Amino acid sequence: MEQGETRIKIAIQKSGRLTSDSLDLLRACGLELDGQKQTLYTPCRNFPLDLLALRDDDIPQYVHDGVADLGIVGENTVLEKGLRVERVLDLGFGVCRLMICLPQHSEVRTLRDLDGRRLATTYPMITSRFLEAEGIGCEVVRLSGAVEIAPMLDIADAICDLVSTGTTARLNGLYPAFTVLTSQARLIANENVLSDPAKRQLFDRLMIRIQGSLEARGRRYLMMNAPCDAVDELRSIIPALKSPTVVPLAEEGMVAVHSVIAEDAFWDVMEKLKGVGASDIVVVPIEAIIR
Ligand code: PRT
Ligand code: ZN
Repeated sequence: MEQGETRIKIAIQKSGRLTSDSLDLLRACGLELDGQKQTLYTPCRNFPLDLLALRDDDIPQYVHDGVADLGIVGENTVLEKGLRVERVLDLGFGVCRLMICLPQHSEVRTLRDLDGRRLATTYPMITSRFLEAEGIGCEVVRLSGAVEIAPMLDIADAICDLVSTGTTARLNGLYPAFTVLTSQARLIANENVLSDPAKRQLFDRLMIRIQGSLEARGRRYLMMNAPCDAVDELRSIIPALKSPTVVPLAEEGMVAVHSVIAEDAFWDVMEKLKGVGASDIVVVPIEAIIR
């Protein structure tokens, strides 16, 4: 590390649901990070960046205060803390919903029925704002964990908690009824980072990598050989093949066709491609797509 060199600090969750996806994303951007040790502070070996590993709840504050320049954290956490940070980019993992869940035999049928009742949550800010916007006068009981047992303990008539599969709710005799927020992991930034020229330059370099890596996610590179006169049919089979790369082959009347395709679309169209004469079909992973 050179003395006086500008470096960018990024905070990620130390140990939890967002940790491995956050590290995977940064590594997919070519950053060499030794995440094994789970230390608080890890300098990156091949980019002027340092990793801070924190409790997810602390990340918005660290980014707001500028202790970290960037952070990867659930949108639910950002909104609950209510601190001013730049919301840079949705990252497509850590997807969940903050939902009002009701006991199986609850009399509550509509949101309006919650009026005058008690609702337990670890997300009092988001929940109160939502209820207020809906014009529902509910008593919000703030808990720090294990909200799903609140109805059983008669602390609340309903809860508001994160749901992904719904299993936790069901196991506790509850069902997810109303969505308050749909959330996913998000890249956030300290507001000053974007106006500091040296940091901004690092931020822009990192963003090209992150966006390139996100663009590549779920896509594959498709190559095949086909008769020249099958190219139009190939195009109609794969909509993304509007402007494929078509290269003549040594064998007369044959071309190689290359294109990017959605990973889940490939297996659906593979037989059709063969049906119009495509052969030697190869599908390979893509590291990044830089636009
Ligand atoms: O220790 P630290 O404070 O860092 O971690 P934490 O325990 O507070 O958070 P963690 O690791 O559980 O979650 C981190 C982030 O992951 C959350 O802030 C969300 O943005 C995101 N996320 C995605 C989830 C879930 N899915 C999720 N299902 N966070 C929590 N849950 C919990 C939920 O609270 C409930 O207890 O999982 C249970 C419900 O899951 P299902 O699948 O049974 O519905
Ligand atoms: Zn937490």
